[in-house]
Amino acid sequence: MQLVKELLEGNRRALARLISLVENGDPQKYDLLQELYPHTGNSYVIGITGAPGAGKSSLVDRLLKEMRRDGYSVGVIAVDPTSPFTGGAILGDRIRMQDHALDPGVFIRSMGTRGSLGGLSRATQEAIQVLDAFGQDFILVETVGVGQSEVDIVKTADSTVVVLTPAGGDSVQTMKAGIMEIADIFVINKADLPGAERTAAEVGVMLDMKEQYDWRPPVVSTVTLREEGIDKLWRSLQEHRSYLETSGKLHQLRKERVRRELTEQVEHLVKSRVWQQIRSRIPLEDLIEEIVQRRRDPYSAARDLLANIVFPHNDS
Ligand SMILES: Nc1nc2c(ncn2[C@@H]2O[C@H](COP(=O)(O)OP(=O)(O)O)[C@@H](O)[C@H]2O)c(=O)[nH]1
Ligand SMILES: [Mg+2]
Repeated sequence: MQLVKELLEGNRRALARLISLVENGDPQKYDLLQELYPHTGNSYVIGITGAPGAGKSSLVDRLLKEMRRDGYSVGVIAVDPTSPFTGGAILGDRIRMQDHALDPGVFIRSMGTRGSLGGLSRATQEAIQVLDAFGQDFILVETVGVGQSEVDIVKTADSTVVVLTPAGGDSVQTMKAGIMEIADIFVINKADLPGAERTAAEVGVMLDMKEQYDWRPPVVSTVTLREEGIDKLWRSLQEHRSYLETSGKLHQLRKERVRRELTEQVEHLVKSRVWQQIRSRIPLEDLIEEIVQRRRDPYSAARDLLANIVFPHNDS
């Protein structure tokens, strides 16, 4: 496919177009992803999550600079389903990120309100694949810590950074257990504000509750406005990466990811094929009416529908 060819040649417009195609659920998207797949597997994916306003975008912006200084190319995906703006870009993000707009080693993309949360995490995963094939060394995924969605998205990250702040509602006690468990690195951002040390200590106490670690998440304090602590965060990320690589955990993580993907693909195909057949053969409206009238029940009706399905061997 022409777009894929252009992407592999380093064409940024092709990159943007391909991400849009997967994001919008284009019918061709699995063919595209199939073509891209042999070129993927080289990016290192970093998830950055935390409450709205914690400073995730600011951190991404600073971290980007560190990575660029070391000569790495970086892709950024900012996922914010809570953003009211179309396309999900928070105005502030756009402005802040403009510094990097002319840098050919950086590609930034916002994913927004489109689709369900499940759909969003799928689209994010697929956008990561596209950036990976494009050849970005690192991919930073910023997600808002609001629910299951970011936990799902984080499953695609090799390293996960959880961003906390000293002030306000996201004190360590009230953080959702799920979020705490996914952290490979904790950042206490806004360390210029009162209470930062206490927050860091609270995280330490929480970490002490577990006795043994293969990797104990470091707690890094940052002040993005003064670029403090960013070098330490970048170092911690590199350390976590070497830990994953030398322990064989990275391979394990990626195997789990492939297992999930394969499962999802099979389920997706089964579902679409089954419904295709059912719809083409059986007048569902009549059946539904019968069930409403209590002349049938949905349980045996579903079994009967499936009893007549034939799985073709060779189409798609
Ligand atoms: N005092 C202080 N404010 C910060 C710091 N980092 C970010 N902020 C501010 O916090 C607000 C939210 O930052 P943003 O990066 O958009 O947070 P996000 O919603 O997590 O992406 C902005 O007004 C930032 O200027 C910091 O280290 N200290
Ligand atoms: Mg943000």
